[in-house]
Amino acid sequence: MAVVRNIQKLWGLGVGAIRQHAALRTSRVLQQRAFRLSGAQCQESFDSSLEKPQFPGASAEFIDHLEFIEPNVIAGIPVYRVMDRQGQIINPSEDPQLSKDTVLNFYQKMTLLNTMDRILYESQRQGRISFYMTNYGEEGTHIGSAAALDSNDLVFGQYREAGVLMYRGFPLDLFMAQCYANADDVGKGRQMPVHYGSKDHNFVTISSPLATQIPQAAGAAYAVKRENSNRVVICYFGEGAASEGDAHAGFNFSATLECPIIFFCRNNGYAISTPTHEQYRGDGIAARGPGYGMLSIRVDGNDVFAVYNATKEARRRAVAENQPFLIEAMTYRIGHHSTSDDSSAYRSVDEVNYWDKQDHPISRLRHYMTARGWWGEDEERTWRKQSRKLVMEAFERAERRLKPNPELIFTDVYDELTPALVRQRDSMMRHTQQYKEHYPFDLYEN
Ligand SMILES: Cc1ncc(C[n+]2csc(CCOP(=O)(O)OP(=O)(O)O)c2C)c(N)n1
Repeated sequence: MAVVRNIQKLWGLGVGAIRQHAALRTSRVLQQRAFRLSGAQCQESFDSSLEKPQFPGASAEFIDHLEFIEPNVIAGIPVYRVMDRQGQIINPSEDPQLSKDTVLNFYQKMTLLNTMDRILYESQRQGRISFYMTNYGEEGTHIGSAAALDSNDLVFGQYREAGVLMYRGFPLDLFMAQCYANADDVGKGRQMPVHYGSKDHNFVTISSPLATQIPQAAGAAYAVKRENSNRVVICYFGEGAASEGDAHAGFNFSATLECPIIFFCRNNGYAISTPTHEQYRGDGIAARGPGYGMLSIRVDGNDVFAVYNATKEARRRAVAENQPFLIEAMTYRIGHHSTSDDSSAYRSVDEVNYWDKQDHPISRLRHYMTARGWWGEDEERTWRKQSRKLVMEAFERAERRLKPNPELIFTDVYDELTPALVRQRDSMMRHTQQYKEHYPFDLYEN
C-alpha cells in the first residue's frame, strides 16, 4: 500500500482519479471500435446523394462534378428605371405619383445645386476659393434619395452629395461660408471646401480619407437600432471608394450586426482618372451585396423617381427588419473630378457630351414636368434668374465676411485645451503681435 500511495503522490492523483482515467481510456477504445464498425456498415448501404453538408460555415448542397461559379458580368444586374429619357413613365404601377409641388421642389433643388456649382466652380478658377468639386450629372441621385428619407435619418457622405444637404434646407449662406472658410462656417474654417457638415440637418461632417465613413455609418446604424428610434442611416460613397478595405468592413458589420442602413453607391464611371474597368472586374458594386447577405438593387441614377422609389422601399424595410440595403445608382460624372483635375486628359469630349446633352437627370425631369403642363419656358426663365440671384447674393455675403479668429486653430483638437496647446497658442500670439505687419489680420476676426 505504501508503494501505491507513493506512486499516487508522485502522479498527484487519487485512486478515484486513476480509476476514472482508466475507465475513460476503455470507453474511448470502445467508441473507436464502434465508429469503425458503423463506418464499415455504412459503407455497405450508404447513398451519397442523400448526404447533406454539415459544415457550420455555409448552408448548401454537395455536387459531384467540378464546377467554378462564373461571375455574371455579361448579363449584369438590371438597372431599375421609372422614366425613359423623354420623361415618360414606363410602367404606370411604378409611378410614385408625387404631387406637383413635390416634383417642382425636386426640380428647383436639382437646378439650384447646379447653379451653385457653376458659381463656386468659377469662383475657384478665379482664385477666390482654394478648391471645389461639382455635382454635375449626379443631381438626381442626391435629390431622389434625400426626398425618400425622414429628416431625422442620419447621413454620412463622401463629398459629392451636396444636394442631400441642400434638400434638407442647409442654407446657401452656409455652403458658401464653408467654401470661403469664413467666420460663419459651422466647421470654423478648418477643412477644405466642400467638406460640409451640419448637426442641425443630421449630416455628419465630411472628411477626405475615402470610405472611412462606411464602417462609421454601420456603427451609427447599430446605435440607432439600440435606441429603437425608427431611424435609418444612409451612407453615400463612390464606386472608387468601394475598393477600400473600409467598405468591406462596413458591409460585413452591417449584415452580421443587422443594422438599419442604406449603402448608397454613386457609380459615376470614374474615380478621378480611373475608369470602372480598372476599378473592378465583377458586375459593379450591386453584385457584391448578396455576397454579404445584403438586399441589393441597381437603379438608373439619372431617373430621380427610380432613385426615390428604391430609397423609399429600402428605408421602409431597413427600419422594419433591421437589415442593411445596398443601392447602386448608375450615373455619370459630367464635371472634372475636382478643380485640381482636367478630365480631358483621360476621356473624350464626345463621351461627356453624350451624358450632358442626351441623358441628364435635370432635363429628364424637365421633360416629365413639361408633359404634364407643370413647367414651360417662362417658368424656366424666371426660375433661372431667381436662383442665380439667390446664389450670387449668398456668394457676395460670404466673400465680404471676415475669416474666423486665428486662435480657433488650437481649440477642438481635444475637448479642452491641453497645457501644451495653451503654450503653443500663446507663443503664436506673441509672434504674430511682434510681426503683425507680415500677417493679413485685417481679414480675420479677433
Ligand atoms: C484613402 C484615400 N485614398 C485616396 C484618396 C484620393 N482620392 C480622392 S477622391 C478619389 C477618387 C474617388 O472616386 P469615387 O469613390 O468613385 O468617387 P467620385 O469622385 O467619382 O465621386 C481618390 C482616389 C483619398 N482621398 N483617400
